[in-house]
Amino acid sequence: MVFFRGGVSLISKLRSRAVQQPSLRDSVRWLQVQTTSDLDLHSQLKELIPEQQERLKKLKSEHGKVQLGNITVDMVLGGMRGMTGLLWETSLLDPDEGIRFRGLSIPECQKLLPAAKPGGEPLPEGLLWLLLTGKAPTKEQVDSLSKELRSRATVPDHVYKTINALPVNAHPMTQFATGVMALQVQSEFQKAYEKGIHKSKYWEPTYEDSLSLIAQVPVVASYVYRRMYKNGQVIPMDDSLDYGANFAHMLGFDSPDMLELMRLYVTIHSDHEGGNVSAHTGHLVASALSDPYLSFAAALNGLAGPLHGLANQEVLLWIKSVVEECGENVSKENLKDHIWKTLNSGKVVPGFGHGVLRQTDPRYTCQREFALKHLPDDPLFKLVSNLYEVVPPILLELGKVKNPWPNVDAHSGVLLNHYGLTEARYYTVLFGVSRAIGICSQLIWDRALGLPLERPKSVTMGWLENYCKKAA
Ligand code: NMX
Ligand code: MLT
Repeated sequence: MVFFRGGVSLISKLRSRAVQQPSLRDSVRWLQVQTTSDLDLHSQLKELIPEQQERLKKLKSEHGKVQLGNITVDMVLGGMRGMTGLLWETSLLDPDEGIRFRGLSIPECQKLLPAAKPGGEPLPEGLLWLLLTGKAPTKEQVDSLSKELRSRATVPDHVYKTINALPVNAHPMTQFATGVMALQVQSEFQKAYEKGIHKSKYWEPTYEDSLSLIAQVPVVASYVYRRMYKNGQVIPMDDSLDYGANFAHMLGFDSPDMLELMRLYVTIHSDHEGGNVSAHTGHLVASALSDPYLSFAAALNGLAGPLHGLANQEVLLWIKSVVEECGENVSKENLKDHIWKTLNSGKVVPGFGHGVLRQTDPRYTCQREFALKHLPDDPLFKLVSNLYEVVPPILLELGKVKNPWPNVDAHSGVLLNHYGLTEARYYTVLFGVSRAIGICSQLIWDRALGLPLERPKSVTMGWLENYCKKAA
């Protein structure tokens, strides 16, 4: 077994080197054939891909003409809400139950995915394995993936220099997305494409890029944090830690509860089916055969919008403004006044509502459970609990809000704030690190399944008016 594991890591190292040295590629392929490894994610995927390609072919040839519903004018004018138009294998969102990652709900992931300690929060590497293979990994598989990610985590120096060219108070998402763009120069997909790689092999350099990108985003993200808020004093990665814990550690937070929070945080923010702005953007850009770095940087720019990922920043800033005015023990009546003030000034109540969900987001619920377990007496947690009671009836009173319940962003800030990560403007970067896992996992499958260029049809208002006249 020891020998076997050594072999796996040797193959893994050889594979990384082989990407740079074509002469090594054949020997690596031979080694992979000789050793079918349970611990190696790449080998697992290689086995899975042909059967999924066949599955897609069959689906197309047998059911390609089946109708999935009607497109209405409302849908065209209403941000394509309710229009089924994307294939996204890694997760599926039910309006009432919330997200399932490859069929597993969040509580099921908490039970089935390996944790750092018995009964602890799931390790994000486990979720990455699940999203890519559809199978919950063993602890050994997760440990092997942790190790592989650590081995890919070195960020080239020019990336730091590129970030340093920005003003230190530039928004953290701008610095983060810029860092991701700078990482792009190492893209294996781009190099392979320039050399004329056959389309059947696209997924391989996409896999290389995706794993390196996932490995490196916490390093870039924590650099941005330390640059902005800790006088540029960078904390190096700790080789004994898993992915989530290492991220917390590099940010400067080492308490065992914060490490657990970060594992949970990264796991639950990773993927939310394909239609959300960041995932959809990543998928769209990647459909032009842009490499994972280009695609993920585009996704981050969508995540940086206040109706999407930036809502986590907006929630904490909103809460802090209430506390500033009324103190931590603000009454429910005062909270109501603040909510109406926000609405009457033409703003949204951040952290509430959703494009698909019609119940409380299970990502909110699991964060609430975390708070009840670890920080039940935190005054801001109490305030968030009061908002859970007070906001939904007010939003319902407006008569137009389809979902008055809280989403993931309504809760995350107070947990981070409790453990000392108080800089709200930084919060969306954490969301971004996590989302690399979901977007890149699907991107590997996009290439493996040979999904086409995305190019929906658009029309003008005049076209719609004429069409409707004729239809009438
Ligand atoms: N506060 C005030 N108004 C709202 C809210 C809210 N929280 N949610 C929806 N509405 C309004 C919405 O602006 C729209 O008004 P109008 O017709 O005047 O333009 C109306 O209600 C109908 O919107 P919905 O169909 O319910 O929601 P939609 O699918 O268009 O938008 C969100 C979904 C998430 C953009 C919206 O609920 C919102 O702006 N929420 C607050 C921001 C937020 O928390 N975003 C984070 C979402 C999760 N994430 O991480 O990405
Ligand atoms: C997400 O996690 O992407 C958000 O909840 C937004 C969405 O699903 O539309």
